[in-house]
Amino acid sequence: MVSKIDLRKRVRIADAQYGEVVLAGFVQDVRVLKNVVFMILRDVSGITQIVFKKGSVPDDVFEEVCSIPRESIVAVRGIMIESSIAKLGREVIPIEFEVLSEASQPLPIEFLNPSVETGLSRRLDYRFIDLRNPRVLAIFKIQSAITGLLHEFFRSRGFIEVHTPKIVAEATESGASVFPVDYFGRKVFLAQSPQFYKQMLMASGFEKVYEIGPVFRAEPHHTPRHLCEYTSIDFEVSYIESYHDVMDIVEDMVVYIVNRIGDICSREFEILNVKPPRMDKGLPRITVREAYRLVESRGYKPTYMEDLDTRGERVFSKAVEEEYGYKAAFLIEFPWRSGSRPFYVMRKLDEPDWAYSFDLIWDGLEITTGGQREHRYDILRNQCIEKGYNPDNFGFYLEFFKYGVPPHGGSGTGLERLTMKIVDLENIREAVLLPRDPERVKP
Ligand code: AMO
Repeated sequence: MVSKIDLRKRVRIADAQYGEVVLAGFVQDVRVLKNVVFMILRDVSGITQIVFKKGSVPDDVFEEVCSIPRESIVAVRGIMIESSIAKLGREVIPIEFEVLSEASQPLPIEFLNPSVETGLSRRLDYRFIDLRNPRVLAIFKIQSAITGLLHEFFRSRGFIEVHTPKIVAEATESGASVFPVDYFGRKVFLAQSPQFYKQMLMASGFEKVYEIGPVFRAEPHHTPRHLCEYTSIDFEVSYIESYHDVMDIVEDMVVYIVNRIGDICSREFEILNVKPPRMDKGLPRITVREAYRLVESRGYKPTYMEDLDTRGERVFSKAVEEEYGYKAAFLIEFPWRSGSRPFYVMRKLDEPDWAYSFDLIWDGLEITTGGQREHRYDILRNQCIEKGYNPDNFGFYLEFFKYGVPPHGGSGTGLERLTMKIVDLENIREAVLLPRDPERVKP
């Protein structure tokens, strides 16, 4: 045993019962009075107070706790009792105390003193310290609960979880936004989306698949909503009648998560001082053509036959809230030629300039894209050409449409964007442990 105190007996602060306990964690604060030292100990579950009384602990221990640097890691064996300070609830009278790792001073960033504000960039430079902040930790506890709920949702509906390759030979969404990788002298790419593989699995008869995994976008965006690496929540389903069936699943998924997360993470929302969102079913489904009209009537000029831009999406959300009473809505029927709609989307049967494609916009932010895919080989091949690609470059993808593929559709949702909306964050970088953007690849 490296430590004197048996760490196998350690419990988390929140799980500790009255009586003898072993706790360990960070020294958040030390208040030294003449004959007593109050130490605030923090672990992943919360904080408690350790009360060292002169005379009750050996003199050398008393001296040690008087000068212990903040954020050092310590262990304590002691008796947990009800605290005289109601706010703390409980406190520990130490029997044995040990410093496990001393923290150098000063800390590179301040994170507990509300009067010191550290900019996001510096916080990210020292993310390992920043993540010690219970408010920052709360975001990731909520994100973990979101992915837990997602797995629950998909599994309860008979989806098969899959893990598709992240090193790929072909771009999927649009040729420009891929990171090339040297693969034993061959140029390959980091996957922008599991798109082709989830469709391949429809050709393989899996019927319903989902994946929660990393995707990579070489987009030189410097915005509070774009990352170069993010986590995509993808699913694909076979035997759909229309893309409305796909939207039904997206809506069920988002409503399932949003309406449960507040109860599961009530403590974290409290720490963040954020009211958990609620969402009713029946989200409006509004055509892009109608959206042009809605934003135009509010003084915003959209570019026809293109997607709404960031401002347009904000105006759209405001209009939807005013006219339909919903904060989130589906934008449907996108202009097929718009740069954002890939060649694999199915065009409207009666109006081929428009596609069976949708976005879910939640309070001014696109969180999901999806639609029905073109599953008829000849049409798909022609669409590939019409979008300006050489079908030979998509050989493996096009091939599986030759041997029987059910009608299918699916969608992709950015986990970080979903988290942003649930936790009410301004910048997507707050919703990812270690953001990758055009400037940042470290730490
Ligand atoms: P799309 O490219 O629209 O569609 O991406 C789907 C969702 O992923 C999120 N997202 C991003 N999040 C952070 N940073 C980015 N740079 C970024 N780009 C996209 C958004 C977006 O709605 N294959 C299709 C999905 C499908 O049709 O199944 C696709 O990837 O939340």
